Amino acid sequence: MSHLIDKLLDARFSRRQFLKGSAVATAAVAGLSLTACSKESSLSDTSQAAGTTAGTTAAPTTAGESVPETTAPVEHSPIVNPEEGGTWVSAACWHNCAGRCLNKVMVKDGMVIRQKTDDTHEDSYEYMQQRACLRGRAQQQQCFGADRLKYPMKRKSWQPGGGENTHGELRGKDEWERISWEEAFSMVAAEIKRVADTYGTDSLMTRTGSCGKNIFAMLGGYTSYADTTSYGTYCFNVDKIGLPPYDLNKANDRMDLKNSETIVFYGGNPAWASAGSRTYNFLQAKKNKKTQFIVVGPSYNATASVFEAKWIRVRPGTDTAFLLGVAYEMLALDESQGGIIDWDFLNTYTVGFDADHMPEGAKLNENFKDYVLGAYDETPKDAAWASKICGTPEEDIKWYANEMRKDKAVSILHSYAHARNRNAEDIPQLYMTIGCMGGHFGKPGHSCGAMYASDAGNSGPRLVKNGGAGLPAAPTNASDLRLNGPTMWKSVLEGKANNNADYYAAKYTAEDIRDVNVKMVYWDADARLQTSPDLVNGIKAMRSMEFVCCNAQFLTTQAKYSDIVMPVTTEWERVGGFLTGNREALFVYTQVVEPLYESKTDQEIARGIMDQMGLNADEIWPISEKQQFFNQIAGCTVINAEGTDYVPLVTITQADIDEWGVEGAPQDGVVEMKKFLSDGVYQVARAEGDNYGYIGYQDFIEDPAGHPLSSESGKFEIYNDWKADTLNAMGYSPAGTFKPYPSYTVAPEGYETTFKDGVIGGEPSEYPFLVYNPHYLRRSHSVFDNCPWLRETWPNPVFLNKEDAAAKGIQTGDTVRVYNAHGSILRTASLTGIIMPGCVGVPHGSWIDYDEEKQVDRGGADNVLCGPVVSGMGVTGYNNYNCNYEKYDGEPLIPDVEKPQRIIEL
Ligand SMILES: Nc1nc2c(c(=O)[nH]1)N[C@H]1C(S)=C(S)[C@@H](COP(=O)(O)OP(=O)(O)OC[C@H]3O[C@@H](n4cnc5c(=O)[nH]c(N)nc54)[C@H](O)[C@@H]3O)O[C@H]1N2
Ligand SMILES: Nc1nc2c(c(=O)[nH]1)N[C@H]1C(S)=C(S)[C@@H](COP(=O)(O)OP(=O)(O)OC[C@H]3O[C@@H](n4cnc5c(=O)[nH]c(N)nc54)[C@H](O)[C@@H]3O)O[C@H]1N2
Ligand SMILES: [Mo]
Repeated sequence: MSHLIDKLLDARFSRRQFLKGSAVATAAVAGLSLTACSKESSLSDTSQAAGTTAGTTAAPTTAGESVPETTAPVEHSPIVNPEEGGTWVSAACWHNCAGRCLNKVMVKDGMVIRQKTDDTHEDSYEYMQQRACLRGRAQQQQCFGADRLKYPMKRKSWQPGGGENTHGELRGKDEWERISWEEAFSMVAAEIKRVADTYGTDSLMTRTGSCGKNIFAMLGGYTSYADTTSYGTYCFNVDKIGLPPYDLNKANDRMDLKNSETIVFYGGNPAWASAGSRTYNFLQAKKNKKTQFIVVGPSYNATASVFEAKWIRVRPGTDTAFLLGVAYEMLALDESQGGIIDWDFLNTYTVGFDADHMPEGAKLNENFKDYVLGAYDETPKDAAWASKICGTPEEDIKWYANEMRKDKAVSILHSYAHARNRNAEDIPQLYMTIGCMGGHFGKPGHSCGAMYASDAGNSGPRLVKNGGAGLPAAPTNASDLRLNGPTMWKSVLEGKANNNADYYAAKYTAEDIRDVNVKMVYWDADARLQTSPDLVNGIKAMRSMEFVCCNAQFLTTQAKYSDIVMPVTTEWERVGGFLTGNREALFVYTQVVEPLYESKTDQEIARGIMDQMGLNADEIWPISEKQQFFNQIAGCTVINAEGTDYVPLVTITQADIDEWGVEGAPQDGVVEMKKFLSDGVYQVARAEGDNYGYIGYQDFIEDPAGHPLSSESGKFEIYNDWKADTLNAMGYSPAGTFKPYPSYTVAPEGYETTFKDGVIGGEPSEYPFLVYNPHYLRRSHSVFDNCPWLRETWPNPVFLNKEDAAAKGIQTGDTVRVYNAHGSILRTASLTGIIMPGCVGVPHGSWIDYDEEKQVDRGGADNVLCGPVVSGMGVTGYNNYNCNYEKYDGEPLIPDVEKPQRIIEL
C-alpha cells in the first residue's frame, strides 16, 4: 500500500497516472470491488432521456484531460469528435458536498457532448487544479436524467379543500396526474390561504428555499424546524468559551501544514467528505516524510489510508471519555517525565484549568484538573477508565497523550463526526482544553481547530469573494416556533414541542413547551424528510397533513409523499451562479441548456403562486435573475498582492453590459468578465512566503490583552457557568447533568445502552451495536442516489466488522436486515477489518423505499434507524445510535444499478 501511496502522491502532477491510480486507491479503501466506468447497457434509461441529449450521455469522460489526449474508453462512448465544434461552458457542480471544484461541459447544438474539470492552468501544490470527483463528472445524469420530473403533477386521490378530499393515507402510494402550471399555482395558492385562514399561520411548515419560506413569511409567519446537522454540538455558543463560531477557520492555512510533526484527523474523512482536491492540502506534509498522521475514530477511513495514518480507535460517541483519558495521561506523563503540559500557556491564555485559575464569580467550587484526577467522584479518568468506554487500547491513549506534548508541533484538526452525537455537548470545550494543555495555538506548525468541508486543511480569511445579488432583505418569520429536528415528527404527531433552540442562530432558552398544529408542509430546497431522523414517523406525519407540496427535480422522498409536485430546474438550466467556500478559488457557472420540459426556477414558481395570492413578488425580487447574477459578478472582490485589502475582481465594459441587457457601470478589475465566465473560476495562486499565509490565534497569542477572545474573560474558558446552566435548563437532560468544565455524561442512546441496564461489560441489550453514518462518496447526502453511473460504481453497503458478521454467519454480499426500536432497513453486507468490533457503518443518504407490509426499508435509509432520541442541547445523534442485524431471510436485494429509476409516466 505504501508504495502505491508514494506513486499516487507523485502522480498528482501527472494527470493521467493520477486518474488511473485514484480509482484503485478509492476501491482499495472502500473495501469494495469497484469499476471505474459504466457500461452503456446499464444506462439504457437515462441515456434515452431528455430528447436533447439522446445517445450523447457518453461514459464519464476522463475529465481533466485536455482534448487531444483523450483516454475516454472509446468502446463505451458515442463521443462526438470535439474538434468538429462545440463550446466549453462552465457548469455548476452545485451540491452540498463541500468539495468545491470546477466542472465544464462541451455544448454542441444544445447538447452536452463532453465533460471535463479544471485545466485552466498547470497543476502544482501552490496553484493546484480544482478537480471534480466522480460525482461532479456524473452531473450530466442529474440534469438529463430519465427520472427528471417533467411537468407539474398532482396526486390523483387528493382534492383541495381538506377533510375527506385529502386521502392522506394514500400519500406515497397514489398515482399521479399531469396538471398545468396554472392549475398548480392556483391550487397551491388556494390551499395555503385556506389552511392559514382555518388554522392560523403556525399550521404552515417549511424551512429553506425561495417559495414556502417567503410566501408564509409574507402571510405572517410559519412553523419552522432546526437541527444541529453538520456541526453537531459545535452549534452551541462556543464563542462563550473563546472559540470562533463552529470552531471554524482558525486553524492554520495549508502552506503551514508541512511545519507540523503530527497532524491529527479527528472525526473526519476529507478524502470522502471533501472530495475533489482538498486532500492534497496535506500533500506537502505527507511528502516531507517527517509528519506523523493520526486518525481518530471508529474506522480506518479513506483519509487514514491515503496518509498511512496511525489509527487511534475510538467508539462512536465516546470521545469525551477518550479525551478525558488523554488529559489524565498528559498530567501523569508531565508528572513522571515532564515536558508535556505547557503550564505557561494554561497560565496566560486560559481560565478554569485548576483551583488556582478559577474565573471570577465561579458558582461551583470544582475544576477540570481535580475532576480528571478523580477528586469529586473517586474515579481518576485514566486510560484504564477511558478504555472501558471508548474501546481505545490503554497504550494508545497514553501514546496519544505523549504525542500532544508541548514541544511537538501538532495540528489537532477535527471535522464534526464526533460532535454529531448525543451527549457530545462537552466536546468543543474538551477538545480545546487538550489543545491548551499542549499549547497548540497560534504558532507555525501548531494549530487546533476545524478541518472541514471546502476548507479542510486550509483555514484563514477568503482570498476571493463574490458580490451580493442586490436584493432587499427577505421577509422574516414572525413566528418563533421551531421544532427540534430529530423530534419534529413526534411533535407534529403529538401536538407538543420543546421550543428551546434555534441552532444555527446559536439561540438557546430554558425548556419551553408549546402547542403544535401543523396542517401543511411546503418542501423546497432541501431533502429534510429524507435527511432528518425518525423517517417512518415522518411519513406518518406527512399522511396526517391536509396538504403537502414540493418543488423537486426528481421524485425524491418528500416529492413522493406530496400532493402537488412542481418541477424545478437544475443549476445547469439557470442563468448562472457562484460556488463559494474554497478559500483560494471562487467558482462561477453559466447556463448550459434551456430549462428542460416544463421545469421552472424556484423564483418563477414562487412568483406564480404569489401572483395567485395577490402577494407582490417584486417586493422580494425587484430585479431579474440575470440582473441578480450580474450584480454578484460585479461585486466580486479579490485580495491585493500585499494581502491588506480587497479590490474589484472583474473588469466589466459597457459592451458587456449592453450584451447582457442589464443595469450597471463599467469597472476595472483583474480579470475580464468573459474570461472569468468561460474559465468558470478565479483562483489566487499561492507561493511560499506569500502574503496570504495564516496562523490562527497569532494575534491573541502575541498580545492576549490587546486581542482578547470572544469569551467574557477574553481567554479560553475551561470553566464556564453559562454553558452548564443553559444546557441543564433546556429540559432534555436532568438538571445538574452538565458541569461548567468538561465532564463525562451518559447518552440516552449510545455505547452504554448496547448493554442491558446500561452497564458496560454486562449482558448485551437487544440492540448491541453502535451505528455511525459515514458521508459517502457515492452521494452528497441524498443527492445522486438516483444516478446510474454512481449506483454502478458504488453499491449501497452496510459496513460490518468482519468478525462480528462472521459470528452471525454473514458474508460480504449477503442482504442483511439492520434494525432497532425505530425501524428496520435492508442493505448489502460489506465485511471489513477497518471498523471497530461492535460498530456498524451505515453510509448516509440513500432514498427510502419502504415496504409497508413487512415494515422494512429496501432502500436502506439511515434515518429509518436514527430515532427521535435527544439529550442536552437536543443535538442530532447521527453517530451513536444502537442496532442489531441479521442475515435477511426474505427476498434479497438486487444491485442498486439494476433498480428501476423512478420515472413517472403521465
Ligand atoms: N461524499 C460526501 N461528502 C460530503 C457529504 C456527503 O454527503 N457525501 N456531506 C457534506 C457535509 S454537509 C458534511 S456535514 C460533511 C461531513 O464530513 P465528516 O464529518 O468528515 O464526515 P463523516 O463521514 O460523517 O465522518 C468522518 C469520519 O469520522 C469518523 N467518526 C464517525 N463517528 C465518530 C465519532 O463519534 N467519533 C470519532 N472520533 N470519529 C467518528 C468516521 O470514521 C468517519 O470516517 O461532509 C460533506 N461532504
Ligand atoms: N442519519 C443521518 N442523517 C443526516 C446526516 C447523517 O450523517 N446521518 N447528515 C446531516 C447533514 S450534516 C446534513 S448537512 C443534512 C443535509 O440535508 P439536506 O440539505 O436535506 O440534503 P440534500 O440531500 O443535500 O438535499 C438537497 C435537496 O435539494 C434539491 N435541490 C437541489 N437544487 C435545488 C434547487 O435549486 N431548488 C430546489 N427546490 N431544490 C433543489 C436536491 O434535489 C435535494 O433533494 O443531512 C443530515 N442528515
Ligand atoms: Mo452537513
